[in-house]
Amino acid sequence: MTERIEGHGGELALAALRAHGVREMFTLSGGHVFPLYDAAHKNDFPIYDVRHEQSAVFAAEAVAKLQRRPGLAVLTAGPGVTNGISGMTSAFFNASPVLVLGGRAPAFRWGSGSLQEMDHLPLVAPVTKHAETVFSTDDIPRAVGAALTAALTPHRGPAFLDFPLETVFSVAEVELPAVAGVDPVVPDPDEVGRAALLIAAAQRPVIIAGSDVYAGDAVAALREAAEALQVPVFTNGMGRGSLPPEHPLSFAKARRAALSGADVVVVVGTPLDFRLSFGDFGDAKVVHIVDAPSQRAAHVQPAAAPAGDLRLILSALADHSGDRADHSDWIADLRTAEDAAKARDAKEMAAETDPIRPARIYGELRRVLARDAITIGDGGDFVSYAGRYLEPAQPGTWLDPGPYGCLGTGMGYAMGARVSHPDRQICVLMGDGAAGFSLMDVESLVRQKLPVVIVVGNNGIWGLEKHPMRAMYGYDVAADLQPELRYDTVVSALGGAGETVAKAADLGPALQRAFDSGVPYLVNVLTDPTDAYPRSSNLA
Ligand SMILES: Cc1ncc(C[n+]2csc(CCOP(=O)(O)OP(=O)(O)O)c2C)c(N)n1
Ligand SMILES: [Mg+2]
Repeated sequence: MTERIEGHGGELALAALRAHGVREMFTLSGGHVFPLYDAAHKNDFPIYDVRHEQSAVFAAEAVAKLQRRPGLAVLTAGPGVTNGISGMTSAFFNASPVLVLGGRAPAFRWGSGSLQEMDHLPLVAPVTKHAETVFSTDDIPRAVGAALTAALTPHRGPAFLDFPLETVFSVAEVELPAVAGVDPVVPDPDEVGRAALLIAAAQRPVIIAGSDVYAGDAVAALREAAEALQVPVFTNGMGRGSLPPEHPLSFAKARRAALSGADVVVVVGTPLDFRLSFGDFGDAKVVHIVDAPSQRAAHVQPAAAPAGDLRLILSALADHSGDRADHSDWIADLRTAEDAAKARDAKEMAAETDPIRPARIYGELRRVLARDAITIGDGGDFVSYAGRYLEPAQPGTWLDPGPYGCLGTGMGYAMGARVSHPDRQICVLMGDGAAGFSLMDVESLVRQKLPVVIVVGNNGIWGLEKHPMRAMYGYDVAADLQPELRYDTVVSALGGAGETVAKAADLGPALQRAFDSGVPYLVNVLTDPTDAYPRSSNLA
C-alpha cells in the first residue's frame, strides 16, 4: 500500500528514511540541512550532533556495522561533506550501509558563487555505491529509497545524496514509494559444490571468516558448515567472535601454524588483501567465498569462488553429504599450538613491568569486560595488541577501522555503539596519537549523556610509525608526541572524568572506576615507549 504525503523536502526525506528502517541521524549543524532537522524535531526522530563531521559518519557506520541496518549522517554543504569523506571511504572499504545526506548550494544560481558551492559528486562517487543530486522535491522519497537499496544490496556500502537548497526547502505532495526489498544473490550451485568437494577432501583445511559473515547474518550457517565439515575457524574484523572462544573449532593464535600447514584455505566474507597475505598461502588451494561476484579477487586464481548470499553458501556446505577426510589430527595439532601461544600470551598479560606494557592493560581489561561488551580500536600498536589479546566472545562486538586503516574512528564509533547498545559496556582502546583526531567529541558524548570508557595507551609517540622509521633509517622524525600528556584531564575539562595510571597494580581498580562512573571516562595509561608490536611488515 502506498501513502500520500505532503511536506517540505526534509519531511519527505524523513518519511522515506523511516520506511527503510533508519532510526536516528548523526550530524553537525549547517543551514543547508535545516529542513532535515525540522522534520526530525517535529517527528521525535533522534538527532545526535558532533564536533567534527568525521564523527557523524563514523557513528553512522558503527550503527550500520553493529545493527546491520542503515546508519545515517547528515552533513552540510561543502566543508561538511568534505570532512565526511574519510568516513565514507572507510564505510566503502568495510561494506557498511551508511547513507550520507548532504546539503548543497542552490541549483538555480549555480556558478554564481554561493556560499559553500561545490559539486560533491566527483569527490564521493568513487567511494560510494550510489551518488546523486536530487533536483526536484517530489523526487526525494524515490532517491532516498534508491540510495538505501544500493547501500543494503550485497556487496554493501555507503550511498550519498545531496539536495540543492531549494529542493530541500520547497514543499511537494508525493506518493511514498513502496520499500524495495533486497533479494538474496543466489550462488551458482556448481561452484558451491566444487568448494564443498575441495574442503571435504582436504587433509588440513582452515576457514578464515570476516566481516561479511556477520553483516550477512551468516554466523549460524558458518558454525554449521565448520561443524559439519570439521574445519578449524579463524576470524577477522566483524567476523571475530563468530564462534565462541571455547568452541572446539575456534582458533585465534595458531594462525601461522594453520596457514603454513593448510592444504585448503577457505576465506569467507573478507577480501584477499594485505591482512591475508594477498591470498598467497604457499601451496594451499584457496576457496574464496564472497557475497557478490564483484568481490572475487582479480589478483588470485582461487580453486573455487562461490559468490552470493553467504547463508545459502555456508548452509549448502553444511549439507554436503559426500565422503570427507578425517581432520581430527590436524585440529589436535592446531589446538596444541593454540594452547602454547595462549600460555605465552597469559604470561605477557600478567607481566608486572615498570613502565607498563600494553599486554598488561589487556590482561586487566579481560577481567572487567562482559561477554557482550563492545570494544573499539583506534590507534597503531596499541590496537594491534588489542587484536591479539582481546578475544571477542560474541560476533558484532569488535569494531576496528577495517582495511582502510583510518585513525580517528574512536569517538564516532563509540557514539554509534552507545546509541546501538544503551546497556552494554562500550570501551574504546585508543593510541595517544589517535586521541588527537576525535577526543573533542567527548564533549558531544557528555552533553548527550552517552557514557563510554576510553583507555589510552599513552606511549608519547606515534609508535607504529616511530619504530619502523628507526628500523628503516636509523632515525625518526614527526613521530614524537608530548610524553605523559594528561588526556584524562582533557576529558574532565569536557565534562567527563578520568585518571592517569602509571603502575600496573593500579590498572584494575582504575578500569573498575571507569565502568562504574556512568560518564565518559578516560583511563590514561602511561606505557613503555620502547615496546614495539612485533610485525613482519613495518609499513602501516
Ligand atoms: C588518518 C590517518 N593518518 C595517519 C595514519 C598512519 N598511522 C597509522 S598508525 C599511526 C600511529 C598511531 O599512533 P598511536 O595512536 O599513538 O598508537 P601507537 O602506535 O603509538 O600505539 C599512524 C600515524 C593513519 N592510519 N590514518
Ligand atoms: Mg602512541
